[in-house]
Amino acid sequence: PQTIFLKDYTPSDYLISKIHLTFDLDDTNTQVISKMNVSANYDFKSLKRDLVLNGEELTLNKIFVDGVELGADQYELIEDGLVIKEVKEEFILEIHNTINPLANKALDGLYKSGSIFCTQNEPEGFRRITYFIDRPDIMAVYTTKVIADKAKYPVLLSNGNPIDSGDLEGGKHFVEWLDPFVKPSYLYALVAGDLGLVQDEFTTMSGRKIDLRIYVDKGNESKCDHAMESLKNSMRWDEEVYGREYDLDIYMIVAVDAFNMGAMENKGLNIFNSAYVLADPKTATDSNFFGVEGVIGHEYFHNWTGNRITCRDWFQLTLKEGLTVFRDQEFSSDMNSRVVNRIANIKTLKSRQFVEDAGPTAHPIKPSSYIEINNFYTMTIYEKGSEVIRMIHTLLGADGFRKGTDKYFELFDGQAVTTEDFIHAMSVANDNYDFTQFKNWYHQAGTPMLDIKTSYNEAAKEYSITVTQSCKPTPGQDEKKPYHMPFGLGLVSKDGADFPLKLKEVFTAQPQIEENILHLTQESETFTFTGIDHEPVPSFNRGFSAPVNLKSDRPLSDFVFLMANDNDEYNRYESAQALAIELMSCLVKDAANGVPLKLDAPFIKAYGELIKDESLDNSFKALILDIPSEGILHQAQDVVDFENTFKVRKFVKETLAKTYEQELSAIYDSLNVDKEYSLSPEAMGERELKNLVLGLLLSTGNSKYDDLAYEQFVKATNMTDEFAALTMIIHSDSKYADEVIEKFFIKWKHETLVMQKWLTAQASARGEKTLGRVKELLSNEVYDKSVPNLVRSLIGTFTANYTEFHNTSGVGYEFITNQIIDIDKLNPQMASRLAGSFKDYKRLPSDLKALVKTSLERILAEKDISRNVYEIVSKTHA
Ligand code: DPP
Ligand code: ZN
Repeated sequence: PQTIFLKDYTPSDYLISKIHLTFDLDDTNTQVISKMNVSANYDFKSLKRDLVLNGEELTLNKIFVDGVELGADQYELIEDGLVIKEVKEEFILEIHNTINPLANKALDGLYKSGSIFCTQNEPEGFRRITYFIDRPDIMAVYTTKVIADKAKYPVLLSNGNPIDSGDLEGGKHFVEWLDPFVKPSYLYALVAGDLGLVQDEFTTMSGRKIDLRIYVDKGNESKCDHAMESLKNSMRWDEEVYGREYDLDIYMIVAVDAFNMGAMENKGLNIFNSAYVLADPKTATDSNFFGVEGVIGHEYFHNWTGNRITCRDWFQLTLKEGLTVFRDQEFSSDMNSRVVNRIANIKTLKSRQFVEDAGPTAHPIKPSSYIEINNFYTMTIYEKGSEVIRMIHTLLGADGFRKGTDKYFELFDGQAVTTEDFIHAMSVANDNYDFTQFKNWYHQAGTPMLDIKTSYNEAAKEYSITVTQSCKPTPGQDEKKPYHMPFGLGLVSKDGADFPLKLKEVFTAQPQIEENILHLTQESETFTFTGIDHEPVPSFNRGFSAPVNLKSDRPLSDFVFLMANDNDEYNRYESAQALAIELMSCLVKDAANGVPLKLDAPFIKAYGELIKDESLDNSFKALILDIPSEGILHQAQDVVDFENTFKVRKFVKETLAKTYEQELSAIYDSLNVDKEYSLSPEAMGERELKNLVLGLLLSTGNSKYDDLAYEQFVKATNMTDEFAALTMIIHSDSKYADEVIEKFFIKWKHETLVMQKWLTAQASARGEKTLGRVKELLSNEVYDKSVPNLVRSLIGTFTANYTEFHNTSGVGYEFITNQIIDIDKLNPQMASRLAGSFKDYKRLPSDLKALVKTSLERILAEKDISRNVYEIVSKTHA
């Protein structure tokens, strides 16, 4: 497969300014007629006269130029496309082709999800609908006429506004839609189905009424309240925070079950994975509710950051994704607890993006090459991309950032642009702020490491910190230049107050410190603060102002102090984590060396203080009491030790739970009271803490907690409590396990989203019988390998079940390898995500490494393996 490079970008020779599409929908034989206005993009004399169009999985029927049908010598079908020979400077091109939506299991282009026709065109799906110059810098006005059987498909949708409709012969009908805004092909959408509708309206800041519509499978209408509320909140928030108003008269969201990603921001017609639309207390957990709000916001915010201003080419993906994730994270922070939301976002970043940055597919947020662009919808482009935008926000301040986005919309509305253009707007709106060095964040992969040394000069009352930054080599990048990063700092006095930060000397033209944010720019630099009358405890990288790893010469007792006293709440959490990671990493080594495990007494004590601290918010308490995950612990290991990491985590939980059994039990009882269900942050916090505490109590091994968990399972009136109990009962291998698996299945087998949870709970259970169970579930009536959510729940979950997937017998690897090869034949995007689970290859112990090597080679030896899987597996194997 061919590699595509950013440096090879050139604008298209030809443009398409207008396109009219007609679809006559049929399961296996959909007729598409596309009529396009094509014109030369440059001086026609200088151009090649062949027009090259992309096209995949299409059957070509006829071509007309300016109304005249082309003969066989006037065009040529090539691999993945069509060439129209000897074109004119300006002409109307009409193409007739057919497609087979039912056979489309890649879920890319036009396909069927159950009985619904729907599309997914980002990044390159449109070429599977018709021949087109399928790249985001070709922006056109789209009109669509959808024709279908009226009884089966009463609802026919596309982008924009309906302009015509009517009945046709043979029981068919049509609706015609016009989207007046120019857009790239990846934002094109079409839906047809017999759908239920939930409707509401929103009045914009200029007084326009917007018709809001959520389309779902009939019977699911009652599960749309939260999505609708979230949509209205998003619209209001974007007006208030960014001054951006919605532009069309109608905003539609359609929920489908078979979808590769979370959702898609098609202009005026978002198509969503049903997991991010449908939610009611009985079937969705609190975290599902958060997910709905966040993704509804995300897709809505794309209307300005992505749709009105789009990407010039796919190397710019973070231009829209990093910025839009930043916007949705801020929206969620404003709707809920800011610190809790921030901690959740950083947890995701550290447990998933940092791993990507350290693995075989590490890439900068702006990559310079790819084989398959679908492989670049990554944690790095999205989540690290958002952290990079957040740093710009920190550097410029909220007002400066807003001036920058205003400038961005002013300069680039209606255009397809680059990350450079975004930085340019930010800079000119802020006195030409110098982002030269900051741009290294866009081009360098890897997570920077800050190594910090501190010293206190009592006589001079001066405190110094020396920060040395480095970044390990990543594939294709051996040398890294220093980054410009904002570094939140607090010097905490013994009474818990922060010392005012006064720098002794300032060396650089740009300020080195603003509002307790240091500007780091050098490979190594020392900052000296004056007026510090006793040795402080430093609090580093407050608020996680830069997405980096840290190490310092500070004693562990500092973490204990900061857990209790830091004025930055995020760093209270972070200190607890850092301390636990440090101690648990030592225990993993002890376990490997056969040294009996013993947990540090000051840590046990500090943990107890947190349990007893009644001033803490419940959600925050649940987060801070949750000891680091195995995945986080693995990151600190040169050679990953799955068994001992699991053992240590179990030991630590058990030790803490046994020590504080009474206190924990009291917390559980105080929170486990009959109360009217509510989605308020307080109520969610209560459920979160209650379930965390129940998990700790179960780890004591005392069977009375098995009964307690069972009781919670039986009595639960909401999915948060029911699913938490189900999972804990299965994972603790309690005597109730088989019974709850059966009961839950019987109760919920008709709700696919709930069955996905059921699969997840089972595939994540430890113990060798899990793999057998997972294999059995492959043929369960609720499982369907053509539905990505189900694959993710069962197979994807198993790849994160470290001890079973990485079982030394190799059976876990063999199973996943077979699954990758099998699913690749249907859905390459799904298969390539599964292939990413071998990311730890280079850091595995040698016996496991040899097994993975065999697996990778087996996949590479497959005939007809997709580009998607090839790219991931070959980079992992390299
Ligand atoms: N552009 C989509 C999103 O991030 C991905 N399919 O929302
Ligand atoms: Zn997005």
